[in-house]
Amino acid sequence: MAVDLLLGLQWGDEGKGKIVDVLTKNYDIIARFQGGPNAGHTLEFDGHKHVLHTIPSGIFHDGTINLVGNGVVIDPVIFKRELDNLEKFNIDFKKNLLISRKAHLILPTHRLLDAASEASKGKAKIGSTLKGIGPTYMDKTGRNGIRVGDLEMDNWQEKYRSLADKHEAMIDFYNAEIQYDLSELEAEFFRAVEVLKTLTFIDSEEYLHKAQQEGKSILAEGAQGSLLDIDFGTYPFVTSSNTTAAGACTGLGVAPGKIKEVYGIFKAYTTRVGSGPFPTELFDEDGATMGRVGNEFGATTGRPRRCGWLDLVALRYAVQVNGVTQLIMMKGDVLSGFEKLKVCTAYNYKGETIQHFPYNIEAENVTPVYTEMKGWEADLTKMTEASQMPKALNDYIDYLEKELNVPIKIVSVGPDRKQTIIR
Ligand code: 2SA
Ligand code: MG
Repeated sequence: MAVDLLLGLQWGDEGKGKIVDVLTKNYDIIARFQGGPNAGHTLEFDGHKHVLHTIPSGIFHDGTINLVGNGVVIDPVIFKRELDNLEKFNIDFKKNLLISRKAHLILPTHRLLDAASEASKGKAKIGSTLKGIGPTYMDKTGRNGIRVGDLEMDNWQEKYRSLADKHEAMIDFYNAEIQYDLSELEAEFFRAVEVLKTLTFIDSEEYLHKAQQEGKSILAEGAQGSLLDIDFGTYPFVTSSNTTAAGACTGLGVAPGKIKEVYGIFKAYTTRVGSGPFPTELFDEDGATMGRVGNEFGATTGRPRRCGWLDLVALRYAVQVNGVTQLIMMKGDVLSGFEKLKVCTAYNYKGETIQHFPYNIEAENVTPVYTEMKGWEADLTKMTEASQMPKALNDYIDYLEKELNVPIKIVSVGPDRKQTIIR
């Protein structure tokens, strides 16, 4: 069986968690392949709202295996908190949750290093989630990291100590004003590690290989968005992993030829949290309305998200880099009531009109070229079928399909599992 892939096409928060939860019934295994607790995947059903950070979004379905792949970075402290929340809802994670031995661990000092690095950058800070993501991936590629599999060995605490000591010296080097009590953080970390050790660690690439041979269906769940990709995103204002399709191959050990459907998910407008360029960002009432109606606050940090019009230049680029085969449009309901909608179709780039996503999209180089579309009045949130959708929304969707050359198969009209229209 092939592996399908779901990933975000913008700057994250497209609604991946909700859609993975909706699609889970079609899959035996849901696997996260990159990122870590910087992610905030929000799911709503039966009147409850759940936010997952590291655990795949299929966890609420009995009988679905949820795998944390080798490309993910795990903070045992946050992981334990996620497990505690699941326990409250009687989710049997002991059976359904597997962790790759090759996944790297976020240490308390990684979090401190993240904070020190950000503080040292002043105005140029990345606006990271301060979860230690960057420093952990640095240790991974620097070949210093501690992996989940190390926890099964006797000497892992020695390894831990020497790495944490090195980190402390690095924190001093930054000379940043950050306050911390490492012994307290470490006590919490070691307690959480003991909880993590009660879960099943596996050689996940082997597991996935066998699963494919047995005809099991697998969905790889992305985190963050394509424009935050370490290679293809708006560097340096990106996260430290490959959020694009290729990341699923390295983050799970799945061969490129095994990937079949690539679901690309996007909001009907655009948001960004953290620093970095954002050509279609709005600073007016329209942007404020999107933020308010769309409840645009970071699911991990609570930070308000920046809002703007849909950017087709960026979206086309993401579709291309990922090889998207099906599109999913989220939050069309948030745009109800806008008389006119704008869509950015090209950039004015250093005096030239361009259609591709250039090396540098800083405001001094790029101004968006917009086309205007008619908005719709109707409240979409109660709609369950495509036939109920207003004409202006259908026109908007048809236009995007034509521009992107990929069908929009799902339209989400609210945060709940049920507010999902299949086309
Ligand atoms: P990091 O923490 O090193 O990965 O931050 C680097 C940049 O990546 C952005 N980033 C995100 N952007 C959107 N959503 C994310 N998850 C949370 C959410 C974010 C939150 O679901 O709302 O709660 O603030 C996410 N994770 C990382 C980050 O803002 C930096 O720009
Ligand atoms: Mg999110």
